[in-house]
Amino acid sequence: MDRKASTPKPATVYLKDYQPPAWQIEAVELEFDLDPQATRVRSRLQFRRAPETGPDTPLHLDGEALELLGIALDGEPLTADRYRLDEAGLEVRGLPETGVLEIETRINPSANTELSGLYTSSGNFCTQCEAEGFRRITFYPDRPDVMARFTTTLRADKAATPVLLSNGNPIASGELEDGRHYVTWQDPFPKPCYLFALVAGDLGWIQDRFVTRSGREVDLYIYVQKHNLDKCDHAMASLKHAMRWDEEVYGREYDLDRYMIVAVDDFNMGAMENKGLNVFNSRYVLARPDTATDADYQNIESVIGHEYFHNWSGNRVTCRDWFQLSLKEGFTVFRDQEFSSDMNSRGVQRIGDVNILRTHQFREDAGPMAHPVKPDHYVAIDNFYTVTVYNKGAEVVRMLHTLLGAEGFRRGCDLYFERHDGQAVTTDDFVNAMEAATGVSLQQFRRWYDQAGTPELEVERHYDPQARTCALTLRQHCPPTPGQSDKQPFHIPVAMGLCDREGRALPLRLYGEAAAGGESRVLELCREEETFVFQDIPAEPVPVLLRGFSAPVKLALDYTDAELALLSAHESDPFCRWEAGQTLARRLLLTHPPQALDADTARPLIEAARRTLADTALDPALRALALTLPAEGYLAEFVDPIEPEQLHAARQALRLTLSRALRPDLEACYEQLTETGAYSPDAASAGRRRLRNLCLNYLIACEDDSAYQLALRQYEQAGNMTDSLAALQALVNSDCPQREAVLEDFYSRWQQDTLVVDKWLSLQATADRADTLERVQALTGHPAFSLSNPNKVYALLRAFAQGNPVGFHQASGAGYRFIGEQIRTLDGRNPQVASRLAAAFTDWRRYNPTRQAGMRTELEKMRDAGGVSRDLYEIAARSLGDDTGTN
Ligand code: 0A1
Ligand code: ZN
Repeated sequence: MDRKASTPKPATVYLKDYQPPAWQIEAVELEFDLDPQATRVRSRLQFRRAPETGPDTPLHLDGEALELLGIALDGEPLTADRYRLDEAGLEVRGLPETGVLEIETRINPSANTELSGLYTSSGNFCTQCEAEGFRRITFYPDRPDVMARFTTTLRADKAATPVLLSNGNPIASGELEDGRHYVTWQDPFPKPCYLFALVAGDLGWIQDRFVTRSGREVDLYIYVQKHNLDKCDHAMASLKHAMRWDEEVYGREYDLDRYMIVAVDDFNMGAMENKGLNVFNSRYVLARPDTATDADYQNIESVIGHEYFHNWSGNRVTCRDWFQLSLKEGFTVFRDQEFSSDMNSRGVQRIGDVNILRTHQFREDAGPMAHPVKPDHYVAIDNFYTVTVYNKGAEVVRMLHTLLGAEGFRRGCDLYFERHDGQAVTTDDFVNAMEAATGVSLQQFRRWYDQAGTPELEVERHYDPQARTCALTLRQHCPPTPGQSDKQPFHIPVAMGLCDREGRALPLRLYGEAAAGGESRVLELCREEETFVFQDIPAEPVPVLLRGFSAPVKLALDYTDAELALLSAHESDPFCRWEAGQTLARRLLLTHPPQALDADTARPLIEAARRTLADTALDPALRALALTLPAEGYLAEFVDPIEPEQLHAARQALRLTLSRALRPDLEACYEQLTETGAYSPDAASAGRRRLRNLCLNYLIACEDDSAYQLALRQYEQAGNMTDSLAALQALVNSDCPQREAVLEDFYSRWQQDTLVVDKWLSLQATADRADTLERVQALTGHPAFSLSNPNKVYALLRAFAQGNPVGFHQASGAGYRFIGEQIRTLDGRNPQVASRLAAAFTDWRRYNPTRQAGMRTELEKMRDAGGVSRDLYEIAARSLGDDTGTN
């Protein structure tokens, strides 16, 4: 099918076309008369022509879905010949060098289903302006390198809308006629319009105070719907921890008199760092022990930290253009990961972060959507809020930290903030600051920003008993990615060590060095191949590479099973120790058919697991991680084509084998970890629950009554959502006769709590059952589901498409057709959410021909649909291999 003639191919934006803004906006005064269906927005833009701009250059103001009511220059209405209006915005001609443009528009927040711009959520007004939502509020140069001082007046009915919030500090408020009232807010810091926010409604709040280390008092507020007021304490505690941490680790203080967080139920992403007024998806704010799991508590701390850290890495210093997105996102993810490490367990955090990177980012980097950390073209920027920009971007910053050392890195950050405070800059400016502060050349390192793809790092070892040397030859290669066939070598930091056959670390002296420099060091691989020779090595050692996963690469080293077993028992670095065990399990899973994964074959793994279960000296969370089999999504990276049922069957078979062989050990561990005290989300308690619930998960694999009874008892007696949900999940994935009754019980208990209902939907969407697709289809008609609420779409449809490979990829193609149809319907309402869901199809070439055909058909239907959004078009077209890199 051809694209409808009426639908022009969406245009591509290129980094190489970047031009500095011709006009600057020095100050903006906004006035909102809030009404759900017809909000009037008056804006007064104080503009100034940039020095390099010619006098005839028009001023371009972006605008989308706006009704223009009036436009005036310096108090005089503009005649129609002075401006031109089209679907992209407004062009104003013949402007003086400086002046004031007044524009009045009308918008309809309640009809805004895209959740970009000003919209309503549960009857309250809120905004989302990143990346290009401000143009859906008023005509404006909607680009991050235009920075202005904002003053915002909000007017609304006082009874219906008592709370009126915007960025900065309140400077005036009062009563108006007809029961209306107003508040004026002023933000003293110039900012790009993507950081603008307003919130208005009937909200409750909790309040606290933070005193910065220089003695400034900051009022902290969290605003929520009133029935959620008892779920805000953890978010507030997390905020205070984040504020302190940024002072201690980066020397960065908060800069306004108040910091406000608002939780809304309808939000496309996780949260947004608007200056002084963060807007959050309620799932990253609300927690009470009976409604939120340990993972929720952990995520809240991390996202609260992330948005807070943006105040410096993103707001005070922002991005010049959207190709630089990783400047703020990669850096801020690195900062939030380190914050979480310091608040909880560093090893557990690192393993979790590497897992996300390898299961999602490596996959993205190997497929048709692969792009560099700094992309060089896009159709819809919203499609580039990716694991590559965020998580690989964080790895790039982490490598800088590794290469420069903590102190050098901190000096680089200080210089970056000092040089660029109040500016909109590039990733190159960031690296320049690192170089200038340390004197280290990062010329080659910059390739990490420009080259897509995951480098493969192959290691060859040679031990010479006569010379007592161990030579490690490191070779790098990066496969081609779309538009980049030839890659230049990367600058790769390889943290490593050597250990003896008892697992003891050996001192490391490189050839030519006078003395050993410790038992762990960072090798820098810059060329395609390099050999490092270690001396004074008494016997053939076991090399340990990529400690802490020091670079986002795929490592190939010919370990024997015995060496992996040694490392999994003795290695000091938690990541490498865990990795060794995972590699052992992966080898088993990928080299045996499911029926061969019996106790004999799995003996070494069983014995290692038995030791881990009993090793009470080891952090329970690390024990749980060690005992968790590699995820199917990760295993998929190692096979071609991907056969989802085979991977699933293998993993299930091995789980059952471990369960049978270790039953008494699992039961003992489960019992030993039983706790009765009050719930606390701290890392140690959460780690114990994690291990105990993992034991339950193994035990129920046996599908017998005693395991069912254990899960039922846990479900009934659980004093917190972590244990309750783990029991429910175990039951839902089993054949326990009470499974349906328990599911129903859970819903009837929690139907009023939208976030808990999301968990209920996800459990069913990911259930390991033959009829899951029918169940998911039926649930789309359940009162608990709504296509208008992103969380519901993610909880049900994305959980099925991305969290249930067997169900989604079922051979009949029914999973593809169902999700494809949902995506096309959704695209008419919320293109961002539709295109996120479409990511489930991007990898279609990795599957067998039948599946390829089914997925491809759906992608073609998406791409060729009349009126398809730019967002969905780009994902579908790129997935199909169309070149979106040329207009
Ligand atoms: N800057 C936010 C992420 C974000 C991006 C886009 C959004 O709407 C399209 C919303 C939030 C962050 O990194 O947290
Ligand atoms: Zn961010």
